[in-house]
Amino acid sequence: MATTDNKTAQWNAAEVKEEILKKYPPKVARKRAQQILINEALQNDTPEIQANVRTIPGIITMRGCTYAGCKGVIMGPTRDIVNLVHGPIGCSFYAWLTRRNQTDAGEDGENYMPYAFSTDMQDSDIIFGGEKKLKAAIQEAYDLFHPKGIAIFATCPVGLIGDDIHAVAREMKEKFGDCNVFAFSCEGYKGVSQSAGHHIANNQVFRHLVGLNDEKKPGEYKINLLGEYNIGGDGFEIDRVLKKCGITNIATFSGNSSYDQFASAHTADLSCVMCHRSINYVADMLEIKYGIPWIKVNFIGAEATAKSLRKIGQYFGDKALMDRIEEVIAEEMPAVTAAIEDVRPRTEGKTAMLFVGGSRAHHYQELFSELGMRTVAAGYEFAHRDDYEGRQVIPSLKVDADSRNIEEIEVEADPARYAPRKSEEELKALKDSGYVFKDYDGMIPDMNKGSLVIDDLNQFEADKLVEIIKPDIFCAGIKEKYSIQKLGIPMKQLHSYDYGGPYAGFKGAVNFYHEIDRLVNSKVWGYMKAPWQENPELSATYVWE
Ligand code: CFM
Repeated sequence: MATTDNKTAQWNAAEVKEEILKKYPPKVARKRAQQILINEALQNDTPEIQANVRTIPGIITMRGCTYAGCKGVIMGPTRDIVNLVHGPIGCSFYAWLTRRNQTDAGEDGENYMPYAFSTDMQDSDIIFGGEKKLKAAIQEAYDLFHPKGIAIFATCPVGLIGDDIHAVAREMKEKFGDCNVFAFSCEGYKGVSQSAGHHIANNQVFRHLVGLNDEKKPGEYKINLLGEYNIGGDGFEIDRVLKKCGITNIATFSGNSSYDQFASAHTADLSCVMCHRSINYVADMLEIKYGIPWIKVNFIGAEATAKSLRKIGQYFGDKALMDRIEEVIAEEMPAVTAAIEDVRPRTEGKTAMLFVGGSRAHHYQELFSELGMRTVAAGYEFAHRDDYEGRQVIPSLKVDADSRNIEEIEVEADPARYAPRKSEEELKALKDSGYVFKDYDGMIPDMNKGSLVIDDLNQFEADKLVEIIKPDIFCAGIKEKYSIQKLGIPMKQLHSYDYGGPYAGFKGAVNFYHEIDRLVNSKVWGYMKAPWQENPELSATYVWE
């Protein structure tokens, strides 16, 4: 039986699950039961969870849409590509700078981030078609900015009326000659969540950008960082650490990225995958087409950062690099240890719940465990079973109508550019020494026995979990923030970081420790009841009572 050690709340995972399901009609309860899992070690097999399925209509899900995953998540952080939304103005306005992906405009200063580009579709465009308006908008963006690339995003009405955005893109690209125009069929309804949007975006980036610049970049140890979006400056901190170690980051997909980074990604010698959910297929495609091996890394958590750096060092196998990495870790760690020693006596034994997109609910458990805190319940909004259970389940994943809707690109070795980065013997030696390529074990094996793993959590379930388990902190997004705080529990946004960050790397870890300390030890949560609720000066009853 899982019980909290520091609170009056006593709970049992099976009872919590039962309590949640009780409220649902039988059919809904049956479906949700497969998405709420009690983490039990079943003869060392990871228990199975249902994921990446449609949310039941009527349930207030935490999820976003496919357009959000494409335009917001993957393409959002690209600074020198004009991101033009073909749709009604709201789709642009409400996606305008709301994700805290930070940008450094670089030496060229080309930065279209602050702009909201939209075709502002009206009734007449829906009735007579919007292609003419789209062409005019592309022309206008070109004339004003002469960007290297213009990306077009389809919103729901575009798919419904059938505008051929790809034909428009081709036509305009040809017309300009010096501007790469490409489009994304990322209508909000396309998939079950933003995860479909990631896939649509990454496919087009791979098809239209990667491989365009063969120029050799300087640097000895060249990597790509896949699935890092520079939220709250995370990418800046990771880049600082990499640079200090002498590792060259050719392309980040896509935090603080530029057109040229994508175009040059095929020149790197190793792909390091941070967020497995949003990009693992790109790592595979880079390997098949160009011969770049990939590994899973995690720069959330100081220990995880050190481990990831060592893994990169081991791959290149160069003593000078490995020594330098050890020096950097030795230089960075004292500040981390000092912060932990200061904070941990106040955080030890406290409990956390994490419900975030498709990777942070796992990665952030590292930071909490560095503080001696236990994650009692966690889940993803839109991850797939491999992100929960590990990549070994991929061959057994069911292909349903929704996943069939999302294109899988077939790639093969590039006749001119494919080059194995390591010889067969080198790879074998690495593997024999326990080095693991292209694998991810998922979140579940890292979680305590008896903890709860819940996919696609909704508002009712979030409230219930907090009410029964009373965690010391709840981590999710802006939609959850205030309803949780009203229940008297501190809430930390792990999407936007509540205007804080970075939390990645060594300096980020220290930031996080201090913030969590402040949140879980703030006295304010004890004052949730107004004085007159605690000690009423006047009491009255209704006549019918
Ligand atoms: Fe990957 Fe992300 Fe995430 Fe994600 Fe996201 Fe995000 Fe996220 Mo919000 S790419 S899956 S679609 S780590 S925007 S930077 S925080 S839900 S856990």
